[in-house]
Amino acid sequence: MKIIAADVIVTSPTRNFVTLKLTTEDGYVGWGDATLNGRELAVAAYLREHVCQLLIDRDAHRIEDTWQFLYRSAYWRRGPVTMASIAAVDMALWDIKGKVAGLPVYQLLGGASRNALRTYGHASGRDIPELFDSIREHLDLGYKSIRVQTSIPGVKAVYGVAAQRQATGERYDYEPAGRGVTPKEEDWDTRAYLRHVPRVFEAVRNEFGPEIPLLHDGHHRMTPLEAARLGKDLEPYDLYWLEDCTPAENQDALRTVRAATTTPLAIGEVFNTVWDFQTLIREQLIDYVRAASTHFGGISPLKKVMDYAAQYQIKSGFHGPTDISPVGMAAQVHVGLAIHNFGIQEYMPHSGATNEVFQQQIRFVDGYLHPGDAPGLGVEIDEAAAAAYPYQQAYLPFNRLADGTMHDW
Ligand code: KDG
Ligand code: MG
Repeated sequence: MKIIAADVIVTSPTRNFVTLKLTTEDGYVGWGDATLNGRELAVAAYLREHVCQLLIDRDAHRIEDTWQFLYRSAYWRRGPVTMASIAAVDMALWDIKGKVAGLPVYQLLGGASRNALRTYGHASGRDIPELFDSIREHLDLGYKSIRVQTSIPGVKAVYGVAAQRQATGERYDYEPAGRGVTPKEEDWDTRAYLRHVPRVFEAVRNEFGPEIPLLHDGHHRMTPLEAARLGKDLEPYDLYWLEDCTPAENQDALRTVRAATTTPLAIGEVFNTVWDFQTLIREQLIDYVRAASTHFGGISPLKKVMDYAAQYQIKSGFHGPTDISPVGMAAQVHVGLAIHNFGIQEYMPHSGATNEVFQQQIRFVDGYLHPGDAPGLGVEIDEAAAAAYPYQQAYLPFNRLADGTMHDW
């Protein structure tokens, strides 16, 4: 079954998305997500200039061989641009295979291992009362597990606090990338953060009790010792996970953190291959794999890394912010439904404009997600609607310390 067309669609309904469309000779269409927040056009160019023409006349059924061809024939391996491009091809081919078979992708991956996926939502506040309101709102929406982020006294803006509205009026945590031609500068103070966060979790436990699974994202900003201290300080509050406590390129750092604390660790949203997880899984330095189908080369490698992690009782916690498009989200929800070692899925609904462009089957009911039973991934793009939202330059913010030094954001 030959591929006869490969097209890249860049659209910006609220935020930018890059989508690959593959068409086969018998009229099947498959969709893949290649969105890389703040660097979207690099991936669009990689696909348009170097990949699309290689796909013409290939057999759409050969998913694994096409993945290996794109990975190995480039010679230059890994990296978010390459791997988001390969991810889009992989997802689109799984979408086509499902449509040809008349089955949702999770059935092709072994069938459902559970009824639906437990999710967590993002609660946040500039202060404790605002945070409590946000937690209540999320519980009312059905979420059973809650990520907790707050402003830090003395720090003007921090990742993950929704009430710090952007210039566009969008919720900040739903889309941290700000539209405009330059990235926005924010500030950071680790000592203030380490003092404040345990007090926040103490207040949340006092108000909401011991049952709710609570999560927190450190967003790569601590040294190993600082992360070890935070993990220890948070132990009384029984976190479901502490995420990205250190920049995970330095994997030895996780040994220091692991030795100091029993707070579970989740890492890997910026990873893009199974090799990035090799040491962390083999040495059992993490508890949750935070990869996203979109930045990790697609469905095929995500399934492989989870099968490897299963030997060590390490579970999934796939990255699911709104910069993963509905296609990328569907792809990992199909994987999460099929694998035995699913943990939890990050979830925040996409905007109305995004849902107008991406017509999705995904169902969020009482805190649980299901990809639906349409053949393939269950997402179709309305190309006319997409064309009405042209690309707009946007950048993620960055951090500087009080003395002007660049710091991880
Ligand atoms: O584009 C950057 C976001 O994907 C990231 O900041 C979101 O850390 C994030 C999370 O855990 O959702
Ligand atoms: Mg994160």
